[in-house]
Amino acid sequence: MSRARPIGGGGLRPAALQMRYLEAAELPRLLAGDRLLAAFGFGAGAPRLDDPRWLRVPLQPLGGGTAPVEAWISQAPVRHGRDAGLAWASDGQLLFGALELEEGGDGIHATAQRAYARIRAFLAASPCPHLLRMWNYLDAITEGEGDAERYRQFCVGRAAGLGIGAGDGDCRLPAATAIGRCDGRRVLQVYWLAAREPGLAVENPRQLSAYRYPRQYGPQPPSFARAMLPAGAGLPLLISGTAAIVGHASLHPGRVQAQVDETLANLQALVDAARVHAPGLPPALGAGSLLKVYVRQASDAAAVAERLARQLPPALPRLLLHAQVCRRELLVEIDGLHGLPA
Ligand code: 3EB
Repeated sequence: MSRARPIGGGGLRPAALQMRYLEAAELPRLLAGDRLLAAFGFGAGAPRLDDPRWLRVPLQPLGGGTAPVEAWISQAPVRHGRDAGLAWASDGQLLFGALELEEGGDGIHATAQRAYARIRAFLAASPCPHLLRMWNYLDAITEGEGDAERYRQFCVGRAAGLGIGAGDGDCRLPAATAIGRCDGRRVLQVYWLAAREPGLAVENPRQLSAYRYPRQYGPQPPSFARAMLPAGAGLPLLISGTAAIVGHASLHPGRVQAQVDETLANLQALVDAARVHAPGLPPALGAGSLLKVYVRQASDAAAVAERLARQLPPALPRLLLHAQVCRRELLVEIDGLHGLPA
């Protein structure tokens, strides 16, 4: 299958999106125009703007310098609005959405279930019903023991909200990230990219598919694909949160640089797997990629940055963020994009 397969449905043009980090000074121009699908600020210093295309991600940038803004820029005019607290923007081919729910007294399971049921209902009525990529940020992700751990309870609620049953396996799961915020606010933030056309899920041959994780990791295996190849050639490979997991086991406990190396090996394996379907993708991470690097301990930021600098081309944009990975022994997780148009 080539990436340039013709688009079906009612699409007038293939979906295409520029996705990049840019200087905050560029933001006003983008917000004033009609091509911005979404823009993200990071951490406590991010501006507060009342615009459905603008999202403050509650993770603090690490490593000094001025925090960039992430922008998703469409080639077609974008409409946007809010629907009972759910923010959306769409160019007709792609849809950005965001939902933030306070955890009431009923906990993360119920909050995740409510969030995902709401998103599912919204998408079912949308011209862009196919989830490609989701990001989930929740507080105290590894709090609680055994099956009561909040990440495991999040997984139960997410699957229930999505309407996934026990034996549903990989039925159209999006690529995803689920990671812990460090600011102590019990607010679940979910944002996503959906499309008019379904994407092609890609799994990693070095890792057991997360939706097949054995029982020891919780009552509900996590509902995500390792990566998603959108239809058409105008979007990059969307890579899920990836850590030093091989098979289903965490490797290199306590060794952050070894975890970075293992994670990069996983990312390379995903790129290799995606290139079977999209041979035009660059063979390695580089200038056409973009990474978000989630670091558990702020004190590890320099070691992580140093290891990345050693292993990756300097032209590869990367943003280090302070976040709690969902397994206690994992010190770093990386997600990103690969095959951005030059
Ligand atoms: C892992 O590979 C690490 O629950 O949505 C990565 C990406 C992880 C997404 C999710 C979890 C999720 O299992 C954790």
